[in-house]
Amino acid sequence: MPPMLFAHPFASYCQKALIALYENRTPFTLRMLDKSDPSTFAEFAALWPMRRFPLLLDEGRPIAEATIIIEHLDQHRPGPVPMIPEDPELALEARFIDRFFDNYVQTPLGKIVTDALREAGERDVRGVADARTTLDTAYGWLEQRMANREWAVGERFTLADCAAAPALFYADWAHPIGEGFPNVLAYRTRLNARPSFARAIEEARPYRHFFPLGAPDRD
Ligand SMILES: N[C@@H](CCC(=O)N[C@@H](CS)C(=O)NCC(=O)O)C(=O)O
Repeated sequence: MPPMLFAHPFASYCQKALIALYENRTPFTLRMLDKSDPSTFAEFAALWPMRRFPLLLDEGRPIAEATIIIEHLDQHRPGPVPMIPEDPELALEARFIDRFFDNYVQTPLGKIVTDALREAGERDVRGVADARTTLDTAYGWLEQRMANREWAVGERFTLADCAAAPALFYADWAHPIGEGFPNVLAYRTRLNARPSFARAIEEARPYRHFFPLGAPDRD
């Protein structure tokens, strides 16, 4: 039986898992997490009390965390585009770059976005300033790394690029990458054009009004 993915198309970590599913044309059933469908949300929350999505349900086994979902799919439902390189050194590097995007791009991005959803009196000005500094540092590090690369690790699209695509897509909305980082901008453009992520971008387009800072009129 195909696995189920509890997810929302606009959510960046969900897009990360969707990219891997789309790359390999892995059959799955989307269990859309939508406020208008409380029963699906209740089913998801019972499976994963941390209530962070995506969550994969495969043969009755709940798999949480986008990275682990991608590792699980590579092991249990492999396709033509392996997300973890066969070479152990490249595999380690892919896992490291995946951590880089989650910890130093998605996390500060999340801080900026969730702060914008708070009431004025509850805003964390210092925390948001620190998050913006972390993003600038991350853009700078990535600028050097991507100088002579098409994809983040080795010669092929991997887990690291699944992590990078939604992270850079939304980070640029919240804290523009800017012309000082041309290699990062060019990498983001390549990611946006990759058919698996281009599909995720289109599927998320109807929900852009959810972006609390206002989605820019591009991408
Ligand atoms: N560490 C988790 C993070 C997942 C996560 O934070 N997902 C967001 C959507 S992109 C979420 O569940 N937000 C709902 C909330 O924070 O209550 C992963 O890598 O999958």
